[in-house]
Amino acid sequence: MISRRSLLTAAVAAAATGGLAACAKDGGGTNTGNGNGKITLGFSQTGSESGWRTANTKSIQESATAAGIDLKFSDAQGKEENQIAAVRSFIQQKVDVISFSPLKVTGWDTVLKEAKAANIPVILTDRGVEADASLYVSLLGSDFTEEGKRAAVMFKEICKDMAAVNIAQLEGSTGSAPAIERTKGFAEAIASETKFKIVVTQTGEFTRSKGKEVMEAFLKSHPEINALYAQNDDMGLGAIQAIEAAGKKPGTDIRIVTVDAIKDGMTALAAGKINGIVECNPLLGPQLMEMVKKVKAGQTVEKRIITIEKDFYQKDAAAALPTRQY
Ligand code: GYE
Repeated sequence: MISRRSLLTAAVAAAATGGLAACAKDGGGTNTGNGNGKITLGFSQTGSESGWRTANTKSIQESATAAGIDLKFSDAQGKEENQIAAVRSFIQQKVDVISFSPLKVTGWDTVLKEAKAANIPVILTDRGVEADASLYVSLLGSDFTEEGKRAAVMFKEICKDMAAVNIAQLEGSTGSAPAIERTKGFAEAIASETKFKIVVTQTGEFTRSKGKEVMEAFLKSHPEINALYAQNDDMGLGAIQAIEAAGKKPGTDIRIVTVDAIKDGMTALAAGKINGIVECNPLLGPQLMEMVKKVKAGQTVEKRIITIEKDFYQKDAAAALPTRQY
């Protein structure tokens, strides 16, 4: 139980990319920051689209306080332009370290170059970007391609009794790393069994309301759907409402796998409405603060740190629920 909650340092990526880890000159501390001697961290959050995000925000805020780090927290409210503006404002304020969870993979080159020119190290948390890797110090978060593959493995397990599995897919926010990679990993991994077919796929924007709305439409246009892959719990929980409203039984008539394993998702799993959940850990705060301190002190950090997670089937849910932290 303890080990699955812990985080693993993946040294592989750093070694493979030829030592791209932060070095002293990146975190040398030329910035004066707040004048109170504390390290200043500028953090730009995506918004508050999901239970995962709420837990992630809380983890970052609480661990900054615990670590004595002065946190400048900015909520981008789902808009990439807000996020870019926040990063730019952190540069102007001369914070010591910048961190953010990018809404989309694209659009980051210019502002990352500005941060580099200002000698402010950037740590990506949760999600990656498509930009020159020398523009950021590290990426701390889950392996989303692997999560997509794990979802496929769960489907193979929970659909053993079915001859044809007609899957509806609710994708995360368009252009975000988890949506792109969870889609890719899943498609690759189900391809080995021809009985699995994705009959319809669309974004549900990682929210409960959109998940419900899109599932309503899916059920009307594709009555043959008998499985749902929702790329987060919230969309899955919204979809369950739509499934029940359509007179079908979630977990039975429609087999469901989701990602995250927030408490509400685990409760639905325990109730038999979800069949499997791929855990994605949002509690990145403590490790982020540790990295911020190291980077500020000019120490080396790994280029890629991958969160360790587990999978939950219905039989695991009741035992796991009481100690669920988010
Ligand atoms: O799965 C979803 C959230 O980036 C891992 O974003 C995160 C995803 C998470 O809104 O619920």
